[in-house]
Amino acid sequence: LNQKGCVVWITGLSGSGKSTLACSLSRELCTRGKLSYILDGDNLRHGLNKDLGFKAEDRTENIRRVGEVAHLFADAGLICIASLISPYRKDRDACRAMLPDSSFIEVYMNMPLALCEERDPKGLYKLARAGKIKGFTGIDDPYEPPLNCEIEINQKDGVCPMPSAMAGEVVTYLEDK
Ligand code: GGZ
Repeated sequence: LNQKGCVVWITGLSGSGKSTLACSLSRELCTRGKLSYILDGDNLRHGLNKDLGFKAEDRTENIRRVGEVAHLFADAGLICIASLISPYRKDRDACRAMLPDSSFIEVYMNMPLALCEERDPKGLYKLARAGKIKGFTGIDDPYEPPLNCEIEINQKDGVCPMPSAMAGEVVTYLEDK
């Protein structure tokens, strides 16, 4: 395998485009002959983490487990792409601390709440606003943005970058390292 393992950790609000970036990045890496694997928070909550809810302690345990698994994938030489809201800075930092320096690349999907809410692909924001889901991130539960992430994805002139452009930015970063 002509690659060094690492973890690309994508954090941000529900509907900010984490999973879209994860898929696009994985495809982009594949065309370059790089092996990657996606750990998606929402998917893992159906299996490995199905005993966990959305209280702060549960989210912390969710992130801890995914961090451990991501570490294993990176050890095996893969580019592990983790895509979770991961709202607490200390939880993300704990995952970073599991890996050697520069093997943890934090990508912050910095999209306005209003945009995520407008997208609302699963109608969850609507339910949260109606009080039918309690403790929804961004509505009545906190999100702590990274202070020192490696990559931040922003809107440019009020326009969201295309998934391929976002993936390209991450690929360039990985190639430079
Ligand atoms: C946030 C929630 C909640 C609450 C259900 N808060 O956009 P989605 O739907 O498909 O992905 C979200 C997913 C969040 O799982 P994570 O494992 O990424 O969360 S965390 O990192 O905070 O542990 C969302 C859905 O679950 N969802 N209830 N209350 N997101």
